Amino acid sequence: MTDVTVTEHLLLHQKRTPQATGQFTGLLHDLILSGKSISRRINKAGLLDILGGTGEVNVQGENVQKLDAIANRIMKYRMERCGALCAMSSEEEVDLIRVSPEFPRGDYILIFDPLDGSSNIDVNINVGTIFSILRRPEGRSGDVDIQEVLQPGTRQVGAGYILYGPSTMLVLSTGQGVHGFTLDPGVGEFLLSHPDMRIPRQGSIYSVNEGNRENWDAPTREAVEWFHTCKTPGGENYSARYVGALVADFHRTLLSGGIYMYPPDKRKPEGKLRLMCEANPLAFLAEQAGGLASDGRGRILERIPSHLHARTPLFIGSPVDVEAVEKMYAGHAR
Ligand code: AFP
Repeated sequence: MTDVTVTEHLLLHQKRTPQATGQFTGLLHDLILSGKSISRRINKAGLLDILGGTGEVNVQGENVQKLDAIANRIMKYRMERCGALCAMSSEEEVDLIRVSPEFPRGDYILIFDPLDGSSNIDVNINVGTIFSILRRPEGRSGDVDIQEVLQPGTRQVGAGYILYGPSTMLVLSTGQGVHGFTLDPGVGEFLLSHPDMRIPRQGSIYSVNEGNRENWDAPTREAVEWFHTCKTPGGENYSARYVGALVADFHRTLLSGGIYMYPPDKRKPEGKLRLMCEANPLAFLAEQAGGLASDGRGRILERIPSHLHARTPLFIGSPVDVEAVEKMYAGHAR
């Protein structure tokens, strides 16, 4: 762990041009502040009456947990006031959230999942906030049109997540590598703990919900069979790991290598994960760290979202492992 704070790191590494307005740095500052507030609530989850569901069902058809609703509120409140955004989209809300004219508006669009893995909260397992940052297309002003938001992941200018685990970590990329920061609760600052994170070329872990096996398509069955039988570079068998919180499964994959898969299946032909608020930001991080992210047939970052809550299959992690899955798909016609 170094003494470099995330703000110091950003100021040192942000490209400084005469046109720079400081909006982007301000946006990240407020995002980090939101993450700290959510982290504080989560740490107290077992002590306050904030566990369990609200009784509502969200746009994704999933039960809303109280902490989902709290995290969503914190993000919306803080980010609407940050002065850098013109619009936001939350996994928890059907419609685009346009920044109200009573607040200063900026050029950026924030897409977020306020609390990924929230079905794990009641059992005190890692959850996280995932975010993707897009820039409004040049020359646009006034109210944001939905088409301005439906950009492919290649257009992201930043992405990351805040993982609420044994310690709270921010993992961030602004297109110049991936850097990890750990929250020092004593000083209330994220300190640089994982500079320039790189995914190993091949891992030794595959991660998939094998309970869905009977509904998988043929390439996924073949791929998982391959992971059951192939060897790691050290001659060992692959191990299985599955938390069931994408952000936690991805974090392990980023650090240790291997592959995380959420394939299409008979009940969910487009997979379960959301392209804009889950797959795209993690794909951006994976590629920035030397890994790959695919829907089986192509790069996640090149998919054009058809709507805010579009879903996608996801195979993400070490290049050798993701390429192995793509080979299985290449052997099957669409
Ligand atoms: P929630 O945020 O609603 O808990 O969704 C979690 C998630 O989208 C993703 O984080 C997990 O990897 C995935 O669902 C787990 O889904 P299964 O239970 O279908 O394996």
